Amino acid sequence: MMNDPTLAPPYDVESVRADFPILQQEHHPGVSLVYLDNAATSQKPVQVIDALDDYYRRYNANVHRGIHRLSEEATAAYEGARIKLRRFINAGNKREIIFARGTTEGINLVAQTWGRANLKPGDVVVSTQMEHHSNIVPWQLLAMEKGITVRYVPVLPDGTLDLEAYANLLRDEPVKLVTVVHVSNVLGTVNPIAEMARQAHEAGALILVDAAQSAPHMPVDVRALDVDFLTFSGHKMLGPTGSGVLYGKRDLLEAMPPWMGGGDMISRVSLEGSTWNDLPYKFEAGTPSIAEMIGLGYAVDYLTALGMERVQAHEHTLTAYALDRLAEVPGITLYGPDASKKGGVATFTMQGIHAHDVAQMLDAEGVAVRAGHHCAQPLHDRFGISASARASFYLYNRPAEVDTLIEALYKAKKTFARS
Ligand code: 7TS
Repeated sequence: MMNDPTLAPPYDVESVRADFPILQQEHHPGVSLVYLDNAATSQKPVQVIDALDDYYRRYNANVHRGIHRLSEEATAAYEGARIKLRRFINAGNKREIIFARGTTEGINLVAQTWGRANLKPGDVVVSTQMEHHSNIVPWQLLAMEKGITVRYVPVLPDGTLDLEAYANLLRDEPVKLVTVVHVSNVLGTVNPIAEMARQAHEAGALILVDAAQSAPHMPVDVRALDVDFLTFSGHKMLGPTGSGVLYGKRDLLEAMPPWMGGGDMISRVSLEGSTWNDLPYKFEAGTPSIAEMIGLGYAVDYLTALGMERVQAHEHTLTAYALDRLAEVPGITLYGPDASKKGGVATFTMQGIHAHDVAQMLDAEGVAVRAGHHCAQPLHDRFGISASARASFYLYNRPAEVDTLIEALYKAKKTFARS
C-alpha cells in the first residue's frame, strides 16, 4: 500500500524547505536567496548537518581498526551507509559499493584499474560530445599511456545523442568500453541508458555511467539498467563534499587490480610483496571520508523518505514551467531538449549579454545560477558558444523562484539596453 501514489501525501515543498537552514537566510540585506545552482552542488538538510555534528561530537574514530567502542560505532555507521547506498541504487551486493570522493574519482578509478589492465593499443573507448570533462580527460590520459582511441558520439541539434552514430561505432570499431553521462549537466538530456547498455553488451563492450546528475534527481536502478559501472557524487544529492560511490558488477571488481595502495586495502603486507583485501576495501586505501559517508547515508534516508519518483515529478513540473517562461523572454536561446526529455536543468544564452554578466545581475537579485562552460567545453564548442547561463533545480525549489528568475532576467535586459 505504501507504494500506491494515490495514498502518498501531496509533495509539500514548504516543509522540505524548512529542513534547509541556508534557504532561510537572506542573500543580500532584504533579498532572499533563490538557489538555482543545484547541478554544481546541492544544499544540505538539517538531518545531514546534524549527522556530521553528532559524529564529531559523540563517536569520532577511525573505522575498521579500533577494538574500542567509538571505533565500533563509527564502523557500524560507516558500513550502515554502504547498505543504504546499495539499496538506493538497487545493487545486488554491498561489496559492489565502492566509496569514492565523488564522480571524478569513480571514473578515474575505472580508467586506472580496469582500463590499464584490460585495454591495449587499438582498442576503442566510446564517450560522447556531451560529457563533463571528468568523463573525457581520464580517457585522454589513458589514451596517451596505452595507445587506445577515444571516439565521441555526436550531439544532435535538439541536444540528444546521435544514436545512429552510436550504433555505427559499436558495429564498426573494436569498442571495449562505452562511458556515458546519464543526465547532461548542461542540456539536461536524459540518455537512454538501458538501451545503450544493451547495445554495448551485444557488441562485447562494457558500459560505465556517470550518474552525477541522475542519482540525485530520479530513481536509478543499476540492475534494471544492467550497467557495469556507475558513479555519482554525494554533494549533489544533499550529502557532504568528499562523499560518493562507484558501483561495479562484482565479477568485474574482483578481477580488477587495486588503484591506490595503503592501509585497509591489503590483506597481508610483507617486504617481498602484498595481497589485497576483499571487496570493497581493495579500492578504499587509507582513512576514508568517514563523517562524509555517514552523512551521505542520512541524505539517502532523506531522499528515500521523500521518494525519488516524487522528487523527479516535482522537478519536472518546475523545469517545464521554467522552460515555458524562459522561452517568453526576448533574445533568449535555450539549449537541450524539451522538458519531457530532460532533467531539472535550464541552460540559456541572452543576446548581447555575456553569461557571466547575466549571472552577476541575477546574483544582485538573490538568484544563484552558474555561468561559464560548466566543465563541458566540447559541448559548448558543438553549439558554437563559449559560455552559457544555467539554472538548475532541486527538491526544495518552488515555482515562485522561477518567477523571480524571469523578473531578474527582464531587469538585466533593461539595464543592458540602457548601457
Ligand atoms: N559528471 C557530471 C555530469 C557532472 O555534472 C559533474 C559535476 C561531474 C561529473 C563531476 O562531479 P564531481 O563531484 O566529481 O566534481 N558538475 C558540475 C557542474 O555542472 N557544475 O559544477 C560541477
